[in-house]
Amino acid sequence: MGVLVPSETATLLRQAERVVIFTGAGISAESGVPTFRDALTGLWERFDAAALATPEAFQDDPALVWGWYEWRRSAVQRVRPNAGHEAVAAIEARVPSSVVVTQNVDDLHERAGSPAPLHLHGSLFAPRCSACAHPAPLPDGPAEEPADGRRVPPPGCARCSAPLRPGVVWFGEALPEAVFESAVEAASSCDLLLTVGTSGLVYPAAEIPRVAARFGAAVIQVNPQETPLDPVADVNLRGPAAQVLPALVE
Ligand code: BV8
Ligand code: ZN
Repeated sequence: MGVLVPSETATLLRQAERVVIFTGAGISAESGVPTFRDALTGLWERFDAAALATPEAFQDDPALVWGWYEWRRSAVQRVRPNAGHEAVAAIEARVPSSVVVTQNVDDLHERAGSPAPLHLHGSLFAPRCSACAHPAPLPDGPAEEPADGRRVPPPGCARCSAPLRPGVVWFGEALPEAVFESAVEAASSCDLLLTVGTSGLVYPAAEIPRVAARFGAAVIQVNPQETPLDPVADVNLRGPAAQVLPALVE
């Protein structure tokens, strides 16, 4: 038997005309992508993810930071979107005005059929120049993980020859302005926001569900754990996204 969702939640979703689906690492967990707070696996467990995801770490040791992001990118390429990502794409197909706002840097929403998720924290698949932001090709290179995790950074920018960097937003860096503004605009004009698989701890992304609630939208949270977003949500569905979301869109 599938996960029970209160019927009034499914009705809320069916009646919604403008939906925002806000996702975090938890929606990719059942695809086998470790969440940000989980202990990183293998070689990387001795590192603190939040310490590696900073401009300082890149400054100090670009080869280590490139090794970490390319390891994560190859891990994402080896897995598949799960039923949670597919349910999100099904909601978008059904509700004409729906926007996916994700904190994730993987491409699983895209591979599940979401046409244009807003990536508040960038993407593992969009390296760019650290100086002029010119988009750069994905680095090719060894499939297996180098022994110490380091990998030789790709050659410099084709336009200005400055060093290339992973296309993600690091702690202490501003979010891409236009993307964040579109997310706030969508949250302030939706009638329902689904927040899925996020601990709601990282700002300013964590503002998005709060903006929706402030503008009168109904907020449904899907997370097996309690989070600081519990009081913001009208409904808290305590379960894994790959089970709860398909039950919601049945
Ligand atoms: C900025 C890309 C300013 C890189 C990421 C004190 C107070 C408030 C803010 C701050 C503060 N001190 C510092 C700050 C600012 C800081 C911040 O918020 N820190 C936090 C930790 C307190 N924010 C920043 O630095 C941001 N920038 O503020 O800039 C500025 C302004 C102008 C000009 C210059 C500067 C930038 C933040 C972006 C950082 N980059 N990612 C990378 O991926 O390597 S954030 C990274 O962590 C992820 O992208 C993700 O967003 C976040 C982790 O959050 P979640 O996605 O929620 O994942 P998490 O693991 O935490 O939780 C998983 C959840 O899933 C859990 O709840 C779990 O229960 C649930 N779950 C598990 N399994 C399932 C499930 N749910 C459903 N189904 C399941 N099966
Ligand atoms: Zn450049």
